Amino acid sequence: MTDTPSPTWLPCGRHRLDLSYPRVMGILNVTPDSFSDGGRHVAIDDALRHAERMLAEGAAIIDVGGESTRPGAQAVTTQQELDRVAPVVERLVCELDALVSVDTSNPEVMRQAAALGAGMINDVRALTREGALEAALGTGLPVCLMHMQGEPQDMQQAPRYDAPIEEAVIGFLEARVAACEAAGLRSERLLLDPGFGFGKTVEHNLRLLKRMDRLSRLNLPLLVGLSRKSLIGKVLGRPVEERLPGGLALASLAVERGARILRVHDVGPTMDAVNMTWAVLREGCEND
Ligand code: 9MG
Repeated sequence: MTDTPSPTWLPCGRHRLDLSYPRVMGILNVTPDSFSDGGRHVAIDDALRHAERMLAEGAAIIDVGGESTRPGAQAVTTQQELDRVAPVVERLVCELDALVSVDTSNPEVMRQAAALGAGMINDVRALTREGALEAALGTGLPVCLMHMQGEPQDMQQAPRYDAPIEEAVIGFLEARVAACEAAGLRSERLLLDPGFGFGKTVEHNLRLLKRMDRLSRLNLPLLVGLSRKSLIGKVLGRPVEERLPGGLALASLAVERGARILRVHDVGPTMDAVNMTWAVLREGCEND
């Protein structure tokens, strides 16, 4: 008899990730405004120290991104993205032995990050860019497919859906899983993300979170990103630096509705919220 569920392993390159309980993914943005402007090496050192802190606080994955996907953000070139992401991925893997996820939609960035030892691909465009599906397939890594309506430049202008938001998201994700499988990318390698804040109003986001358990019919692990999002700012009237309590409430609700990876800025407090929520959910399940 055991009081924990048996491990469910997701192979992630040199690592494997147990998804039988909720895990935390720490966000490491390496866009020019994210770290010290004391020069390139100083900025990379700062990013490494930040990642080290998130790992010490309990992050299972570090998500490295060199393209801002905030509403209104401008596109980056492949070279800009590679210059930002590659040195950080390389050092995270070599110096910290971290499980690194690369937040990109760019096929060349996927390939190079995988060659440097990244263990997961996080694509907010769900492998819809030309060549992305083939590139992801070639890496052998697991991929998170996220729902987004529109592009970061315009996605928040007037989001609207013809179906209830949760059905629209499920339909899109189902179609992307089918496209991946048709190309040879097996569903065992896929994770799904409803894409909170990506082409969605506050009402869409609230409704989607309330009904997120319906995504369990897709039978794949769910990843969610709610940390510091404008949804919290709009509901509570809080600036970005005061959104942690609201974010922890949402993280807890997401875990209760089936999320297995939480993508967050504040790893330590999220670990406590997630572990506390999980302890309640597991109560009485010792024979599972
Ligand atoms: C890169 N990025 C920003 N927000 C995100 C979210 O909610 N999910 C995923 N998978 N990636 C995100």
